[in-house]
Amino acid sequence: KARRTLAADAAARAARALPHARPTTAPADTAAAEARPRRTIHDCEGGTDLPGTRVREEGQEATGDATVNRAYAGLGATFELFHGVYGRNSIDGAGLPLIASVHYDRDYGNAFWNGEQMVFGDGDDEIFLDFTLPVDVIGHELAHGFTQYTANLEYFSQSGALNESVSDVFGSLVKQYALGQSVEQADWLIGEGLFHPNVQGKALRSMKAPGTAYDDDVLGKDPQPAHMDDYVRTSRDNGGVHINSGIPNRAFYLAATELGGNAWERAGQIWYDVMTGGTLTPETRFAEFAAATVAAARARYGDGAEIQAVLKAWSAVGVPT
Ligand code: ASN
Ligand code: ZN
Repeated sequence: KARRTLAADAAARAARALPHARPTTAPADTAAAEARPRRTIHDCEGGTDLPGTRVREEGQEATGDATVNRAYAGLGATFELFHGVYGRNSIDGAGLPLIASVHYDRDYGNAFWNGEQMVFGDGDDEIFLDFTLPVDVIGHELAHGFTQYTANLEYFSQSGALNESVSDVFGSLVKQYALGQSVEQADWLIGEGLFHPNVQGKALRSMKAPGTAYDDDVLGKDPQPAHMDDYVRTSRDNGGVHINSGIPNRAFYLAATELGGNAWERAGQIWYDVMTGGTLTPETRFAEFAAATVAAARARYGDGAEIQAVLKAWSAVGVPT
């Protein structure tokens, strides 16, 4: 019952903070308020067969494996953001069970959403540590599922960079909401704590200052641009999806910090409304996404600080609205 109280409190907080907003969460006595995560964690034990052996299900107590327990908690934190703040029952809005597999392969330095579930590697212990360590990385991977069920942005070029950026935005919001951090308190990093101590870097990416997350002999320098003037045209990385995401990432950071308070409230609500509003297509590019955030800000908040913050943010990164 503690979870219901948490979600209800969050909804009440959000409602107080958003006096002009339509309610985004159902009253406490409806089915939506009864929504609970349905989590299952599997262990690949160093193999690559998915999902692997089931090791922890919803409601079961912690296991002796910290990786399993972090994955379980991270799935819960992601569910709590989408449900407690936006009234969404799981990433598909229909109570989708959340499945993760840990200890995938040996020395596997990545994590991914495969269209049906999350997969986490242990890292190689030279560059990367365990990919379940940063909760924003767990949120990032699950947000790929959210995007799949909503705008379904094609994973290539500008639409792909938006897909990546949306995962960074909601991944960061999962962390900020779980820790109760305001825009000033948030680190605006993705994957802080993931690098081995030998690596010269703070994190995988910085939403606040794209291009400054790491500068390492082995990894090289963070390639992310922070402005359209520095947009990277490349055939690598699906047309630079993890590179050019720096531009919309910084736009979100700027809009959220201009508004102040908690990023999941107004800025996050606007980005959520864009993703679920039905106006994007899989081929949506930066300028169309930016225009959609302006329209969403107006639709929810009218002509006020929100629309001004969004316009200013996109202008600062060189994306026309
Ligand atoms: N961790 C990466 C991501 O979620 C995996 C990938 O390249 N798809 O973006
Ligand atoms: Zn991603």
